[in-house]
Amino acid sequence: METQIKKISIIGLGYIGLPTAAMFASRKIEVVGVDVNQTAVDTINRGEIHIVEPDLDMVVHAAVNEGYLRATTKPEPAQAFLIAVPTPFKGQDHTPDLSYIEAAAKAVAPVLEKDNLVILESTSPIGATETMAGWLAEARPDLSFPQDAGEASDIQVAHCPERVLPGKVMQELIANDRVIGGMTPKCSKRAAALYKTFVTAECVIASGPRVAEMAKLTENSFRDVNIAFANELSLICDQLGIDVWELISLANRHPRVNILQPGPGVGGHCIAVDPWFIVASAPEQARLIRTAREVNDSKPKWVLDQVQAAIGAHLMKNAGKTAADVTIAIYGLAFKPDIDDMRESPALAITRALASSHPGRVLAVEPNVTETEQLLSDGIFLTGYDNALQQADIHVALVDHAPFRAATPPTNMIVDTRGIWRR
Ligand code: SAJ
Repeated sequence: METQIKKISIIGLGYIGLPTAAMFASRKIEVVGVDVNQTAVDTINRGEIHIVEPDLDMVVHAAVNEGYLRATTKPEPAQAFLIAVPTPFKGQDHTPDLSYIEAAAKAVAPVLEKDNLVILESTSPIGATETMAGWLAEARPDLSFPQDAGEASDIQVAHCPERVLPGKVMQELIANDRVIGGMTPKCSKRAAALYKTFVTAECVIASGPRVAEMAKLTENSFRDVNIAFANELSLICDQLGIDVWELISLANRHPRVNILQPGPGVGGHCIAVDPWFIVASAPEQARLIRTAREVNDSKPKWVLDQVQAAIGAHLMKNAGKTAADVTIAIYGLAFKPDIDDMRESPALAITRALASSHPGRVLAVEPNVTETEQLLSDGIFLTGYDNALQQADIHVALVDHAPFRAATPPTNMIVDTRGIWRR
């Protein structure tokens, strides 16, 4: 009979760790969140949050107030440890950077006790769970681990990748199926039972952690390849004078066709990163996955070229003016619609590139962002939609935020990467 888990420690209180911590705490399980960021820890302990995610604030507030959730910078003993730290890539060759997982494993190892369950939630390259188990075993030779002791191990280890969509995390945590890749059947069984605390969908047990790692990477690569297809179509359609959004909506009328939407590039910290982990594991075979990354990564440059062409066309029509007289308005800086997250945002990268190269004014409309200092120092002036509409000579739509779709479209020169003004 396995001990019921009554205390969980979540390592990494970011976009995945904090909502997960709050979810367990809302089910009246004691949760200790651990993060190296003292400001984040202090904020959470006040019942507040340091990230933007709908509905997260009230769940954290209630969990802290009722005493089920607290944060600290140093791991302490618990029955289960969930590691939800970043897994970026390094340098030009995009090799996975496991240093955050290594640091988390080494921080947790000293407080591990017999019968503990350690779950890696971070999206990880193939083999990372076994590598993490190796780091734990190295630090704790007094305990046995699944790689050596199998089902009889003192510590259970599993990979249970997060697969929630930023902006819908609180719903998707509960409603999405969960892939459980334990290092042994016992590891999987314990991990599945733990997630069943709040997951109403299925906890699907994989044959091991490697296939679970690959499943998560495959989900994001599937989306990246589909977006690359849409982005490539947008270049082809531009060449042929065809409206790409009309084209996609027509093709999607076929019962077995479902093309995603083109845009200014792929942003965020998942889809633009994870496919590279597959490429790193099988560089010779992952040709399509690599090409999709390259297509999506090249889209911002194409958008910049379109803006340059629009400036040229504007100057042709307005004799005597120079580029310094041309005001450009950007609509949207976030990495996708209706969120405030600008991390790895192609829209922000394009805007910064314009602000540093264009001699005229660069205005930006971003209804979800209030932090203006950094933008200002980059030469980007935040303004309202109507003001941008009036002031600018060239209008560049980069993010299809809901308010933009509802607003009056500009009448002068347009570069619309999202098809929001096409009606
Ligand atoms: N994008 C397009 N066209 C589209 C859809 C998206 O250009 O038709 C762009 C977005 O604008 C954005 C980027 O792709 O720049 C990524 O946005 P997203 O909404 O596709 O995905 P993320 O990064 O917010 O979340 C993804 C999700 N994965 C899948 O849908 C397969 C989420 O479920 C994962 O949990 C998350 O990655 C993650 O953490 O890995």
